[in-house]
Amino acid sequence: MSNVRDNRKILAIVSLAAAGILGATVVGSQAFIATASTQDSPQTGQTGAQEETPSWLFKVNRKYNDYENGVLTVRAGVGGPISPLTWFFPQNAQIKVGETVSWYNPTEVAEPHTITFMKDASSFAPIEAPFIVANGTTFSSPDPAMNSEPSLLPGPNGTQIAIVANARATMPVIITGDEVEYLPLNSNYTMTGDEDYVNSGWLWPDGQTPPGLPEIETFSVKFEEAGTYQYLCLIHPWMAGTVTVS
Ligand SMILES: [Cu+2]
Repeated sequence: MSNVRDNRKILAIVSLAAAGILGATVVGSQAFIATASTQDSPQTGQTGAQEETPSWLFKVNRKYNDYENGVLTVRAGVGGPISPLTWFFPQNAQIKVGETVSWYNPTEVAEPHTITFMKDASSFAPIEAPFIVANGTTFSSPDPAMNSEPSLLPGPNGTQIAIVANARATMPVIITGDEVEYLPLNSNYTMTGDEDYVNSGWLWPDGQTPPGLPEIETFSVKFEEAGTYQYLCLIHPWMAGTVTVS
């Protein structure tokens, strides 16, 4: 199977799935470049509808470029309750062979993101997926006070279908060929370049993981092979970034 490096086509394909937002992104990117030469002073990372212009994005992107001892920190999202930004800062992370990129989510509200590398669009993991269960299977909540109920549909041959969270989207996991390996939470993974799928799991802001969900607040990847590695967020597929290793 091919690998996760130089997989430009996947991002194009997945971005098309968010075509409505793609238009805005393209327009934004053009304005982004146009304002680059005239905006020299980074400003504070205040959020709000007025500040979230392409030039604001450019300035924040330049401001957030934290590198220390071989580790480049990338912010997955920023912003507050008015408008959390679905963007990576810096969007294009540049490191040397043997260095690490470490992601965290500094959003002020509980908006999760993933860091997901994949070889092509067929590896895209939906957040929820249907699974066949025996007819009559009952589901009971560990918290009866919670306002919740499973989504159940009629299945084939008298079975039923339950719609549940997809662990391959929500948990840290590596898939290489037929091999599926779940990582510990908040992992520091070393990329071989042969993976078909590398996923951080849902990355929550510090202390804001909803009760009962795994507390994943960082994801780090060490890159030992030069190349261009493209990734995206499964929750917001237009939220894409690149790691360039030279
Ligand atoms: Cu996201």
